[in-house]
Amino acid sequence: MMDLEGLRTAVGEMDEGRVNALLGGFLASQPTEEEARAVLAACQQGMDIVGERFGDGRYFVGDLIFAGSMLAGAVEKLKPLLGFGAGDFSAGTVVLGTVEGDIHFIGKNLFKTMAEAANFRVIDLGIDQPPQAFCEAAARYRPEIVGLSGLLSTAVDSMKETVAALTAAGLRKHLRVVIGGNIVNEEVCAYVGADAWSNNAYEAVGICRELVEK
Ligand code: B12
Repeated sequence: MMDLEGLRTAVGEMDEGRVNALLGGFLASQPTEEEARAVLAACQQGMDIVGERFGDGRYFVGDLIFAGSMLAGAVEKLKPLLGFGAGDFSAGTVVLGTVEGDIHFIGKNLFKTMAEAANFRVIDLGIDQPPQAFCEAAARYRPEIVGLSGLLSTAVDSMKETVAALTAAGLRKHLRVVIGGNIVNEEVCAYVGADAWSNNAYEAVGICRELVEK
């Protein structure tokens, strides 16, 4: 089995050679989907180390960019293992985007991959999306779920404004809002007026399924 702690540390130290060597060995070992999920979680924890070091001044913006592209590369390699459904969109529709003022997309894209794997149709609006963009997409695609992603503290208010705009447009009662990103928690969920929150893409898909079934 993969050395998860070693991988977490290698991502945190942005040791791309080590990350690639560990992932290469892992991929060659015919891993299961569950193992691939554990590996992805270790990568995400490694990004938390990067974030902490950026926060205390040891890393700089260039490091964030490098770490971001390193993680995106790792996600691409792991994707085939994460299982894809029949693509019949039978689970429902999700309108997804990173909220206004925020350009982080790695976690959003990961959630998109997981949701598509679970047979959701995902309309991905992209990054830095204003409330109006979510309203237009919600009116057009009539999704069961609107997913808002954000990593910056300021994204919390953008999320709140987006929910308020959906309510003002009369769309809120027809859909559920799920927020994601490492800034979200129960308190933020209540403040924003969302129905659910998650900072784990796998759990989030289960939450979406439950919300659609309700
Ligand atoms: C990589 C990175 C970047 C990259 C982004 C690359 C990209 N294309 O996305 C770049 C270099 C562009 C960047 C820029 C900036 N960043 Co940055 N960045 C990060 C870093 C290190 C990792 C983020 C990441 O990809 N994590 C891995 C993914 C997989 O995790 P995740 O996003 O949480 O996603 C998971 C879940 O949350 C969930 N999820 C995510 N979205 C959704 C959506 C839904 C609907 C659901 C259900 C679930 C879900 O699923 C995912 C998988 O489980 C974080 C530190 C951290 N610990 O997060 C800082 C961090 C987020 N950045 C930070 C900052 C300050 C910035 C900048 C302002 C820096 C600057 N001075 O310019 C800019 C902001 C620009 C902007 N306007 O947005 C701060 C934010 C602080 C704050 N609280 O506001 C952090 C926390 C670093 C720190 N400790 O200071 N950043």
